[in-house]
Amino acid sequence: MMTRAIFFPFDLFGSAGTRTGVELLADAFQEMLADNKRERIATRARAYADKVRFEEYTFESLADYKDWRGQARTRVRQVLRQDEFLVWVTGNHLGALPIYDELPRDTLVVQLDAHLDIYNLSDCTSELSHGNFLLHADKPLPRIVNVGHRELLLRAEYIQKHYDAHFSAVDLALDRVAVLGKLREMCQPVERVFLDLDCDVFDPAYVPATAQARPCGVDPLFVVQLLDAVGAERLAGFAISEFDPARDRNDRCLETLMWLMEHVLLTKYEK
Ligand SMILES: [Mn+2]
Repeated sequence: MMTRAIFFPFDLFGSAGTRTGVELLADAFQEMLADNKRERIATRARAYADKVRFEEYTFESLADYKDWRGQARTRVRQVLRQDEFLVWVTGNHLGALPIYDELPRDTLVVQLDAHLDIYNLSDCTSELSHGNFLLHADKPLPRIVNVGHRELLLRAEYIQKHYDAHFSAVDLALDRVAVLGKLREMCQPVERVFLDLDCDVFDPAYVPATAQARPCGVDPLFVVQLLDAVGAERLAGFAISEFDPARDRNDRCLETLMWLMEHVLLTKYEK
């Protein structure tokens, strides 16, 4: 199985500045691939080195934005049809909407996000934004389970209309093992799981580089536990969004995200 790593620096309608985050990650990712090629000693990276193809979009002009969703949908559809492993790095979380539009409906999306992107509160725009994009996705939605949200306003009966399940950071704090067990159970019968990582799921102590940071988040190694619960064989791809490098400290978040990306590739390809 080939991996298609696509860098899609979309950041309109929220979290401006995350475009630069995508560009930084794209540079770091290419550097990682180039380093792997240069290395003469057999390293673990050989497991995935020949399997990864890199692609980068640019948003330089108005025309590039005009049909951003349609363009992205077409590309995502092709990648899914060719049964490639999709890595999708985008600016704000709205840049992941084309994936929700295109994923086969029996896919289970495991969404790591401090927010539930179905906001309809009085001070929220009803126009498409990074805070409500699930309300605008092509219906029916794929199955979605949120993990790590810090929601204190939206009520359970509203959340349940859009999410198959949700496990908040509070649930994780009270019994992480039980939550991971439930996730393992949910993933077991499913053929395809997609991991959607919004960086603000992390506690700002670990990952301060997000525009919509909320306290009391998860630590980066939780992603490792989650991957183990999902199972590498059914992981069909993952997305990263909301990395705002202007708020980073000494590239700590950049390195955390790169470490996680490389860990996912190793998990997928190392036998
Ligand atoms: Mn978020």
